[in-house]
Amino acid sequence: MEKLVIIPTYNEKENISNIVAAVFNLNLGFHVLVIDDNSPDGTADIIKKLMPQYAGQLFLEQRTGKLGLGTAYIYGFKWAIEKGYQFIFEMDADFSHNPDDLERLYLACKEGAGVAVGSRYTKGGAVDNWPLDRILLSKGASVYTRMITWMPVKDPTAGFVCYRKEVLEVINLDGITFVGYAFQIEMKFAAWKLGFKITEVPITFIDREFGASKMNKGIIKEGVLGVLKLRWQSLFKNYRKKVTNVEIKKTVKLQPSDSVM
Ligand SMILES: Nc1nc2c(ncn2[C@@H]2O[C@H](COP(=O)(O)OP(=O)(O)OP(=O)(O)O)[C@@H](O)[C@H]2O)c(=O)[nH]1
Ligand SMILES: [Mg+2]
Repeated sequence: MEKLVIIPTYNEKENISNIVAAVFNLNLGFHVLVIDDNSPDGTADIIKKLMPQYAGQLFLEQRTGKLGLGTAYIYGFKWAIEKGYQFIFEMDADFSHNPDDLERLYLACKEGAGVAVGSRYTKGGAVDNWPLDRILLSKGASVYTRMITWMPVKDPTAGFVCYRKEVLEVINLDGITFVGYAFQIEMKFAAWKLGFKITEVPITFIDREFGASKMNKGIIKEGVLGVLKLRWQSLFKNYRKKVTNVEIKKTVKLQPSDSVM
């Protein structure tokens, strides 16, 4: 129980079997958990058909409806912790994240990072095929997040990530309530505030070829307001306390300076 890749899906029938095959063809011991939100296009049925072929390595959790990317990951994180996985990955189904990069994220965590971020905006990272408006939105989100939070992460909205199990155990996952870009930002913000090392691993992000994007105005609004909320909470409330899992709190040293950062 070493490495688990969590793939959230909503209407990914064109991509799901290929992405699952791409992970298993690496032959590097990655297991895959798909969290499907009752996709009307039958994504879950495709997974069910594949499961016998990858018995004990491919898992499916189905939820009742489209509940958002953030809550899908939180569900997956809890599942992974319970099963005892040591390194837990976030990856999209749409091939924007190249499965060949999984091992580099893993190695970054093995070498001491608590969180390894597949980064478009660190040296060596890139974005391929994205229309200008998406590049501007994504870059704008990164600059905005860094200006407001001062978090030293060049690609704070990145969704291609490896977490050490300890990081996900220490974070109070029930306290993470955002669902879109803001979810990705808050996970990194919480890990950073709790003192974990975040390493950015350069990746090339490729725009999806098949299927439809789930990006919408609500996600952007949540991101803009969410970042302000995070900063507010970390300035005037004890943010570390808020995001620390109460069961583990006794072993995490909360410093008196918390409330001013
Ligand atoms: N389970 C679940 N998965 C979701 C939900 N929304 C999006 N996803 C999945 O999350 C991943 C990322 O979604 P995308 O639509 O690619 O969103 P994005 O990468 O931010 O936007 P694009 O770059 O335009 O593709 C994909 O695997 C989606 O199928 C959701 O509400 N529930
Ligand atoms: Mg995508």
